[in-house]
Amino acid sequence: MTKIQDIKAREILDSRGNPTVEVELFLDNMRKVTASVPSGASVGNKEALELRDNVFNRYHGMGVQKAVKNIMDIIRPNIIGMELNQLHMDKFLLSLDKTANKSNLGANAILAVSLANLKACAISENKKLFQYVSDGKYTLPIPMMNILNGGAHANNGVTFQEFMIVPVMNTFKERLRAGSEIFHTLKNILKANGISTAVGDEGGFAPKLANTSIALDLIVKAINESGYQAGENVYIAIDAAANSFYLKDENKYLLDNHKIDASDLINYYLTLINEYPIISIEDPFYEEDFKTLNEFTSLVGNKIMIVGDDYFVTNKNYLQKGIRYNCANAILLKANQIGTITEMIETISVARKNNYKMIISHRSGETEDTFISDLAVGLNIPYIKTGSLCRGERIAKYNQLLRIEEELTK
Ligand code: 2PG
Ligand code: MG
Repeated sequence: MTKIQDIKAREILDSRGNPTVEVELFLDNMRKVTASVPSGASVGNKEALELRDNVFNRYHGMGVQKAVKNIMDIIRPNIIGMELNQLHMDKFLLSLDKTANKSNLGANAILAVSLANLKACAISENKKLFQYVSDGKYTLPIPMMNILNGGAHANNGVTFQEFMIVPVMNTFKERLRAGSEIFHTLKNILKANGISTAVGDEGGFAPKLANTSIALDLIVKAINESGYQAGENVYIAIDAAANSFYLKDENKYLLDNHKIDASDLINYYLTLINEYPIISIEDPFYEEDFKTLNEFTSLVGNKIMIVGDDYFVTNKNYLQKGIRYNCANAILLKANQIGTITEMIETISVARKNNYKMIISHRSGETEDTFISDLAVGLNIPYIKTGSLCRGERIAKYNQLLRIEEELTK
């Protein structure tokens, strides 16, 4: 049985240039693994707590020295000598933290250790991560590629946070090629129209556009001009991230500079679904508005995916509530929303039992860690959302999927 020999935690930077946590786990078989945690910008209210130092003259308060210290001073002395076992490690981390939202040690501290432990389990059995988490079946996920950014990920006046293309060719390699070609065609279209080609946090273009339809028209044009067929082999997915344009005091939504109520927003979505090849809408309404979420799911749940991100936060209890209220038919999976790998896997099994579709996801602040690619394949998650076709931290995940596909088909 392999044992943990030591652990070292440190503060590194994420793709936005903000601090995040990285750990190295040293094993008694002379091997070592590294894991780092991502960080969100449009954060659901019920997510596990990401511990920040809030010392304002250092990294604008965003430092994670407390989380690093929690790993080194509290977790480390307790895990040196521990035999590798994921369930045991995660249970132990939860018992050490003792809070429902990981506010004691910080979900960033906990996930870094949990994920490193998972990688250590894999390497100790001489397996790749995707092989270690698999029951023998593998799925190369369909990518949802965010090529146009708005909302909290850009400051361009576009209301919805993410406009994604979803290429559904047979192999991952072909899906990636389509994504890249469409991304570059879109760049040329924007340039030709004198529109900015600057990109947002996830690498998608972030042009100033007057309304949502213009964004969708540009994307359809880019798909078709690249030689693909919108609605046949490439579809569109949206992350509305409605929390960010919900006006709580007035119970209204501020969409494309118009204040509208929930029923208008339902009708607007229905129009978009009719006019564009949209197969998925994430967080279409405010995270607590279960009544409207239920109404919307009853209306279009048999046609498209309605994805809960901010209202499920990868937590099996909120997912179970959502299932009872029929307020979605798909869930977004982000490890740092919940804090341990075991809890994420429990949420996956609840989703699977209830025939929910699943999308494993990056965060808008990412690192070069590619664990979501391996988990997608090994845990048979049908979709992956990991950003645009530029920016190293996004491309790292796609490249890892290429490598895995190659290995599985040789
Ligand atoms: C989302 C994510 C990832 P963030 O809302 O789905 O795209 O964004 O990490 O900012 O929560
Ligand atoms: Mg989201």
